[in-house]
Amino acid sequence: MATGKALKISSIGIIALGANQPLGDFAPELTLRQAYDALEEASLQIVARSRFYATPAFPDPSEPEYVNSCVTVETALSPKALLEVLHGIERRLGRARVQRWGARTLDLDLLTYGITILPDLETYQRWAALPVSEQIARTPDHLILPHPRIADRPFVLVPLRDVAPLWQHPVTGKTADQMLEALPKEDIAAIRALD
Ligand code: PH2
Ligand code: MG
Ligand code: MG
Repeated sequence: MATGKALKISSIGIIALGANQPLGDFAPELTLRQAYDALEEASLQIVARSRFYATPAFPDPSEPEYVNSCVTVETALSPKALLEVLHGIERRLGRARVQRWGARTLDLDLLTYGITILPDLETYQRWAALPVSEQIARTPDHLILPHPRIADRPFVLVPLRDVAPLWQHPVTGKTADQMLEALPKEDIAAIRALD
């Protein structure tokens, strides 16, 4: 018989939040606040949340701008169970999956889960290296972790830097700041903090 406390296996997940469509009368910022409430009600411990940022829509900046944020959570859920929780919150907060990269009331993306790489390093590297034309045309049919687009997206990296400045990408070893250094300065300057 073991004595003492049982070891609780939990991991740190990092989730990106985004919205650029009102939900009824609610502006995107309010939807993100509701998403934070919903995350707290799920089996997740919020460790840190970023500020809210207004960001130009990618790939078409003539679309309504997004509000983006990022949160670190501690959870005993598996990556797939965590993803199910995120999809459930997206559905409850009005998300209809119509068009890939299209406007949405709420998008919750699992960026990373500990140092887990899914489904395997080779598949991850293939998706991470995909040219933009193919990124638009193809949707992966399995969960890929880390999220293959982290390094490309200032709207992910700027909020990520708030919550995890020392975090290093499990494959490349780079911090959010180091990834931001490789992106066009004007794309980063176009991001404004809202709070
Ligand atoms: N999400 C997308 C597509 N484009 N643009 C911005 N600025 N922010 C997003 O969160 C975003 C996007 C697909 O999920
Ligand atoms: Mg997304
Ligand atoms: Mg998504």
